[in-house]
Amino acid sequence: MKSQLSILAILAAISATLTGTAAAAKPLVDETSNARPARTSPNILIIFTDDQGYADLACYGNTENKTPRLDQLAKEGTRFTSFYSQTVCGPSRSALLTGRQPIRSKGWSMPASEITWAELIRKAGYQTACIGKWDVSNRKAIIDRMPLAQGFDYYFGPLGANDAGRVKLHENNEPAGTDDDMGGLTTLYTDKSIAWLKEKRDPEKPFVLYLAHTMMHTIIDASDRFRGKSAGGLYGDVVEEFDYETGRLLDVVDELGLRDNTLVIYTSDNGPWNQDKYTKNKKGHPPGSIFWGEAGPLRNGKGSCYEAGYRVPCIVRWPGKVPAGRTSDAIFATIDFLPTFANLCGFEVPKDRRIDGIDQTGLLLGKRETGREHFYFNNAGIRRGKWKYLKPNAHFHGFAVEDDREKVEELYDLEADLGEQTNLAAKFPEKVAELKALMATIEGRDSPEPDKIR
Ligand SMILES: [Ca+2]
Repeated sequence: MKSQLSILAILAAISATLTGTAAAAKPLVDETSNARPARTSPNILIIFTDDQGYADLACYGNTENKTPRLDQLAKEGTRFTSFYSQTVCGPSRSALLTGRQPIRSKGWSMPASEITWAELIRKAGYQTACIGKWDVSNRKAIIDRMPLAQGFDYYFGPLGANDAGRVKLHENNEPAGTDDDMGGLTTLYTDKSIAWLKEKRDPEKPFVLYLAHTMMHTIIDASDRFRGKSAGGLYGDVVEEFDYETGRLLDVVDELGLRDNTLVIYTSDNGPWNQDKYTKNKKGHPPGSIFWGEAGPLRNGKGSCYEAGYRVPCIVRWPGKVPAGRTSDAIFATIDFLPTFANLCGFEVPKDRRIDGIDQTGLLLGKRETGREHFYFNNAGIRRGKWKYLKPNAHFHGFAVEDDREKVEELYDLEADLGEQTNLAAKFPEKVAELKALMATIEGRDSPEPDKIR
């Protein structure tokens, strides 16, 4: 009897302790928000390069550039081989931030009325930071279209590109000087990211850090430590410096004990500027530099609606959650980030507008191996499974225009012909008709009703 009473007393004490602990736990969610608690949600670190080619990294087939840190990241996570951004900078960023095709989210002209995942995730209890190239406010300091108005607690970087070998920096909403040392930018953004993680981050909250590098967008340069050192010319030096700096940032993630609960996503905003017209006409490069990336087996490069414009490297790591050492050819895209973060981090996808992205949590966590059923190429065409259709007047940007391209319908079997060399449109007219009808469902409607074909 005595021992039974003791056990009951112990149980009562444990119960009281547990209740007390639960009551004392600090909720991470804004009490006024309807979002689910973010207590077990992962931190998110997006490392976004500019104009980096599909085959620039050793783990994507490059035989010259040494990229040990990103190769290691691929071993620790999943390497995606059918991952799509968009074909140029601004549209790529509006799509990534909103989950909406550039025909809706408007690219460089992204209006203040667009809803970014940063706005939603902050309401779900996250701390948010954007460091680097913004490029969705028409490269101007328009306050209600800058990062702080679009969901970020902290911003440092240039609002536009570095075409003239110079960037104008902002910190939050204030000008923070100009910088013409292109070889120092990768280190500068990495230092700012590390400082944010160590000094500005609130350890009581999960975080999302969106780090959008200016390199490898020309005018490219590397620091003295890396310039002239790689086998791939100046472009290779920049790739290798980016790899080194990414490793330095990932080491800090480890040092701060954040590795296990941080979803790391590395990818690029579009393909490489590798066209002849570009290399002959673009001014301002350092003398003798080799400044283009590798598209590997893919056709054309940045600005094109052929695969090398849109298809980019993508590595995702979340230890113990995202399968390590896996290669996935499932179709996955930056437009999927918003719905996927919604599931992982506990917020609702906007219901008042059409969201083109889909929730890819199952694919990321290895619970399924299938991804998107289709991917739309902005004002150009569509891929469904192995089939890709391009319309006669498919949109190309600037240097990517292929002057000898006949303005006819194109159909490719990407399984048999990844380099898009054999046009099968005349052979499979029913497939052309099917893909055109699917494309019309995407281009023809902005309203939020579910897409039955998806
Ligand atoms: Ca770009």
